Amino acid sequence: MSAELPIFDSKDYKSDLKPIWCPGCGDFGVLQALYRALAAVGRPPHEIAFVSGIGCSSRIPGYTTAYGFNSVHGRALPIAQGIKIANPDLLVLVAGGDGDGFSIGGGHLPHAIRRNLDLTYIVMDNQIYGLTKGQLSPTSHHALKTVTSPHGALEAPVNPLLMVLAYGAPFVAQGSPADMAGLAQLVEEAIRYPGFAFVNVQSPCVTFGEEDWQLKQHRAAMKPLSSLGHDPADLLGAMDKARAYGHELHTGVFYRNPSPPPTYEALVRERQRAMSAEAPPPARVLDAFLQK
Ligand SMILES: Cc1ncc(C[n+]2csc(CCOP(=O)(O)OP(=O)(O)O)c2C)c(N)n1
Ligand code: SF4
Repeated sequence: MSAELPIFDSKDYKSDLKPIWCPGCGDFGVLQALYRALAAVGRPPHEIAFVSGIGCSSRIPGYTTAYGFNSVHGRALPIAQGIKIANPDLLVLVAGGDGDGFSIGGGHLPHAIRRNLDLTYIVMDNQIYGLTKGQLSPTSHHALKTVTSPHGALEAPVNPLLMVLAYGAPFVAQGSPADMAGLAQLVEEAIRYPGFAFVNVQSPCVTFGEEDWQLKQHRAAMKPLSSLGHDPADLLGAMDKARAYGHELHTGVFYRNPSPPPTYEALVRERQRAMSAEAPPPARVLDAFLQK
């Protein structure tokens, strides 16, 4: 007798909580794309842990049926890493805004990437602090006028795509909810990639974001990397395309390391196995620290 495997639908990942984002916020589209991607991957909700920081975008775990942790501003990645090391069988998703991920949480990004845990990190990059009402963010463009830069930003924005590629992220993609099917496919690919997968989503803030950088403009500006003949296995080509961040809207997979490096959680388990043979019994663990 063959066991029936459950098949999941987008609605199985939708919680009863109603999103309180402003009507038209790009994050609605990201959520829909995520439901589709999760349904395509087919892991049951109780096998998924979804961690975020603080921000409008960081509300997203609450709108899913996965285990969720809307944590502390900028600290989603360390918490997600702890969860994944403790329980490597969980599918661990991480999400937040550009402020959360590249400003206050920016110090965690290189370390999460160099450890290469099997996490999917989705940043809803709206180039502004939405939740706190429109301050300058690390991806705000030069000269942008906001409540904290009334005469225009003096500094250049960070380039998240180039940054994560430089740190060695094995999977890097960018999408927009202006192409929902394309975004769902990118998120699905990111989840399926066995290592740290980063998806930068251009997700417009209708309330505090720039009027001329909304979904309508995305639709007109999107340049799928596949149509440019880009080979996702080509790291230098990916970096070259990523340099256009802020000027061109390249969408698709920038980089997919064809030889996925070992994940940190696998290395930890291997080390544990290797050392357990020579480990002292629990009662004698502290002996090594006693003065002779
Ligand atoms: C330690 C700490 N510092 C500052 C804040 C205030 N704060 C909350 S959300 C946020 C930024 C939100 O912007 P972003 O992360 O880009 O997310 P968005 O709201 O745009 O989705 C800030 C500064 C906080 N909650 N905690
Ligand atoms: S303030 Fe901006 S980012 Fe926040 S919910 Fe409204 S549109 Fe979305």
